[in-house]
Amino acid sequence: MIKLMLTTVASSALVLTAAAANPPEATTSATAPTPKYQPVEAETPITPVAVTTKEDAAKLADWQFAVADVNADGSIDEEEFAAFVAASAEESAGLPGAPDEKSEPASKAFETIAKSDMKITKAELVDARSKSFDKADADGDKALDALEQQRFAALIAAKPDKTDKTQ
Ligand SMILES: [Ca+2]
Ligand SMILES: [Ca+2]
Repeated sequence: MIKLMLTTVASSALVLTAAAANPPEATTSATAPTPKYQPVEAETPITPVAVTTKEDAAKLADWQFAVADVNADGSIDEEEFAAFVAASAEESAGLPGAPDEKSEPASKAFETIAKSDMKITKAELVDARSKSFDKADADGDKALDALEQQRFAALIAAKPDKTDKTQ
């Protein structure tokens, strides 16, 4: 093990020396396929402010559930929800749909969605987003216009609990 480490250090030094002495040569095998590095990242399928239909709202709930259920046990507990709210607040800071002072604290939003068992199932989250959609859809045409989209985002935004400090 130690020997291997020493070898690694030695060869790094050699590489550095070699690089300094000889500028990198032009690759002769230009046709050789170079492996492309593709970072695997969970793509955000939809953001709260982009929701215009109930299908969008369900898609959003699906995605939020997958992200929030960190231990993948099929429900979001209070701790997971608080972490999700904190991460979302951080990510959306300064963007449309970011939680503000008027947003519901995470603990309250959690209780509302989780109901008595204090666990949020995917169905409960989809249902909650669907209800917020209905509330936001002021003219009831089953679609959200720009203003209603803002309203939807504001309705579902929750702020981290610890931010409100009372002295
Ligand atoms: Ca969980
Ligand atoms: Ca509408």
